[in-house]
Amino acid sequence: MHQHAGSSPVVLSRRRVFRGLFGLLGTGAAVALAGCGIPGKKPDLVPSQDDAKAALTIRAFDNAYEPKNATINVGQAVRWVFEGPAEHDVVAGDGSFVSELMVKGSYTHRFETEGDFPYDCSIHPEMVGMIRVIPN
Ligand SMILES: [Cu+2]
Repeated sequence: MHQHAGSSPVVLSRRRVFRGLFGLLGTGAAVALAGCGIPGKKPDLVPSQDDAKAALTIRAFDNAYEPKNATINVGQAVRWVFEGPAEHDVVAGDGSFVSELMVKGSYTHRFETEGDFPYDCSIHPEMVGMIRVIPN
C-alpha cells in the first residue's frame, strides 16, 4: 500500500500516475473522512461526561440546536438536552464528542482544548452548531 519514497525517475513517473488516480478518487475519500452529514459514516461514540458540571446547556429539539453557536472557556463543559420527539444526536466534525441518537436525556462533554468545534446531527443535516472554546 505504501509508496516507496524512492527518487529514481521511474518511481517519479509512476507516482504521477498514482497521483492522477487519487485525484479522481480523492474527492469522495476526503468527504468521507470529514464525515459531514454522510449517512452511515458516524464516528465512534464518545461517552457522556455526566459528572461534569455544565457551564452551558444547549437544547436539541426538532430540528435545531439552541443556542446554535456558543462560547465557553477551556475546561468548561457543555450539556445538550434532547427534547424530541424526533431522534437527534451531536457529532463533532473531528469526532471529539459524539452522542447516541436520543429523544430525551442529555449528553455532556468537557472541552479541554481551545478552538472551534463545529458539530451536527447525523440524521438532520440542517441541524448544525458550533462551540468556540477560548482560553481562560
Ligand atoms: Cu436531528
